[in-house]
Amino acid sequence: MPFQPGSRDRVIGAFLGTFVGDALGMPVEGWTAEEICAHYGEVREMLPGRLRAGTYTDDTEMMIGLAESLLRCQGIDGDDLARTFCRNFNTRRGYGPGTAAVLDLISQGKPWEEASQMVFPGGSYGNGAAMRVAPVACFYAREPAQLRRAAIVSARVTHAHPLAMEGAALQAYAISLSLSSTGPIDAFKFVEKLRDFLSPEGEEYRKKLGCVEELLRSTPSRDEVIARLGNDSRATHSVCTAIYAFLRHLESFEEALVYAVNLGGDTDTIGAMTGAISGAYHGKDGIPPRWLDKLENGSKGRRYVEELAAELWKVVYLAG
Ligand code: RVK
Ligand code: MG
Ligand code: MG
Repeated sequence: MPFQPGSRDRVIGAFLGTFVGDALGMPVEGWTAEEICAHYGEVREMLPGRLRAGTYTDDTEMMIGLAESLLRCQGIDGDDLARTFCRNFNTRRGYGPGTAAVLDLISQGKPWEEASQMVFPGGSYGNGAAMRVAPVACFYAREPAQLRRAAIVSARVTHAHPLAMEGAALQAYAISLSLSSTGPIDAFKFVEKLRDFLSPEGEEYRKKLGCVEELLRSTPSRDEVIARLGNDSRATHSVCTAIYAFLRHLESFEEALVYAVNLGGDTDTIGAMTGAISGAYHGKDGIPPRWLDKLENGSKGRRYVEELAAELWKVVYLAG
């Protein structure tokens, strides 16, 4: 693998990785691992579900919005991001109930600062902010101090709970480490860096990263991984699951994604987050072409996502 940090291929890999993971997990979102196993044996191909095979859901739609807004504003801007999320909002894609409610409120004129506090007490701690964060990670990969701040602003527009914001920052940092690696990643050093990145409020994530290390030292059953890391739509119960899927299968984008999706639960989102980290490491060239060929490619489809990634790469890496 050519380890060129921040290469165009790897930025595109982070974007398309999100898309591929989202689409691969889409047909079995909400299923248990046992249900997936009984019905499919294993999910390894793009299958039809609620939507056609290769269709993305809210995860990728919001990632697209984030990339559009970053490019338009040349940085993170909460007001523009809120408007962009509302403009792109397509309920057919399937949004988390909290996020759908926040976007409705914003569309009715509520400032996002208030709307994002109104849906749950203290705001949402769902994984909706982490699942879409790849563009922030790529945009700020060369400015780690800015990365945390930008990830948190990008989260706060819909997810005001500190655990959602910390989860988004952690996921962004994992993607940026992966994107910036200049050689093969050492899983334990990777976890160490993630731990150092956490804020004092990130205690739940610190515990989960300890579990990731323990699980990496053994050959745990799927049930043990789910029991210790989680596979649901809370950020605390999915971000570290994606990090683990990536690190368990460092050698292959395909194996990391197949592992992530077959854990069941929030499959599209754990797939999307694993895909972002692994795609930033392996690049577009590491993504199976048979999966890329299946992705929807109409308006704002595969070609558009690739263009957004290439444009963002140009801004960040060619600007000097
Ligand atoms: C449909 C209590 C809370 C909470 C709080 C729980 C899409 C709720 C994507 C909520 C992802 C869920 C997913 C998700 C992304 C959050 N108190 N419960 N303070 N905060 N929850 O609704 O964008 O699939 O059960 O904000 O984060 O594919 O329904 O949405 O799987 O977490 O939705 O949080 O979800 P939301 P989101
Ligand atoms: Mg989704
Ligand atoms: Mg999901």
